[in-house]
Amino acid sequence: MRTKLALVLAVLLAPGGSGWSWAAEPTQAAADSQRPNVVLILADDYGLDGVGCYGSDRFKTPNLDKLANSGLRFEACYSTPLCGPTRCLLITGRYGFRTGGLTNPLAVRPLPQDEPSVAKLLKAAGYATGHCGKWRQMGATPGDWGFDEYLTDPTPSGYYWQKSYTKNGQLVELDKEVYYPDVAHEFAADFLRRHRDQPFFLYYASHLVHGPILRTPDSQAGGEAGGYYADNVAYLDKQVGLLVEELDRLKLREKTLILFTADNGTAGRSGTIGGREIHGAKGSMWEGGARVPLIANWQGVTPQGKVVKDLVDFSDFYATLAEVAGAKPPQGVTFDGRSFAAQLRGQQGTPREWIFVQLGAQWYVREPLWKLNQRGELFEMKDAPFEEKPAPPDQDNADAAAARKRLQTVLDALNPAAGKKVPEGEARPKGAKKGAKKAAKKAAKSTG
Ligand SMILES: [Ca+2]
Repeated sequence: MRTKLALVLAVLLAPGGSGWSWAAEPTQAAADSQRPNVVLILADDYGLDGVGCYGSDRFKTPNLDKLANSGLRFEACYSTPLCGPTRCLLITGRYGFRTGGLTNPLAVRPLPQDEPSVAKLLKAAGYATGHCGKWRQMGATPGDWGFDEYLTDPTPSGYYWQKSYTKNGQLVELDKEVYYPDVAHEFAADFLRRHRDQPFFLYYASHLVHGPILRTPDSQAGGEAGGYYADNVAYLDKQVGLLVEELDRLKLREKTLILFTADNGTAGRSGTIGGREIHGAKGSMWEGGARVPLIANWQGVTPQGKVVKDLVDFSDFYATLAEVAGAKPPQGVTFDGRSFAAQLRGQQGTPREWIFVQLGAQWYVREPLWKLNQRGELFEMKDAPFEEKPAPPDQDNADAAAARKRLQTVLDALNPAAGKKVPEGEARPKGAKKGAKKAAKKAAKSTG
């Protein structure tokens, strides 16, 4: 009886649901020659509707498309709806109710001495670790979280034409404005060149395409301000292309896992897919808040042009990078992720049965066809990301009733309400209020 209970609990509490434990997985990449470098590119405020290979009607992204066409494109990856909580989840591999990284203001509070860090994990496994771009929605410095070298800036908002930045903790001041994404890119390229002969982990956190939406170095003189958004998307795509070119030049493509994703969905309305708008946007608990692109490319390892429908959430990066690097996460810490390393190799793996998304006191758990939130509202997700329909009453639909039961069991096991909370009197998560449109409007103005 006790054994059976233990088994049931293990199933319920395992990341994504089916009793999987990453520690039991063979670490295929443990041998040094098989351990890839990792380049993790994180775009800002960039949902599926901005990416050509996800069907964007408006935007062309030839470099991202090429990466997807020669690698994997995940269709169902979930971050959180805002910058801070996403970055915290990405680095720690633990849901916000465990770390306290629940909203933008709160994401600075989890301390590096209290939480695990994927950078520290890889560093301990012999990787050189570097960060460039946006950091400020995590507390402390990238160095405190395990990055050997880093280039960052003093704001959680967009940081573009500027005269200063922080390099390895030192303020660098310039006489004239530079385009900070270019400075960050050059720092990244230099990091790759200097560490070409050892395993490295580069976390390339682009400010693009977060507001303010300004001209890029490629914008046409006299162009209209309204056109700059497309220019920002184009610049992000171009920088991804340049980074891949640099890896090509260094002959590192077969030794390097490139991951491209984004911290939350598009801010406000910008694009469509097949003429349809994604439901919700940055800051909302609808699909457009947290459903983001994820492209993986590891030449000679990832299948070419495969589309993966498996659910992924941002806690999975820690588990995945641990597995490909053959690194051992600290014991006695609850991690929420499930490795998708097998999928990167073209294998079936053990896909998640659900993903979990939280922003402040709101959360949902989602399966391919159903989604249940903290208020007990069940949605039918057949037409997601365009529509999320309130499910029929349980008594009218056996599938809905069964889904509610399954998802409620997951929420009961996770029990986010018993975890860390937004303290009384703290600002509500920006843009996380009622309707998706209202939320999107607010969020487009907010930082993160
Ligand atoms: Ca963001």
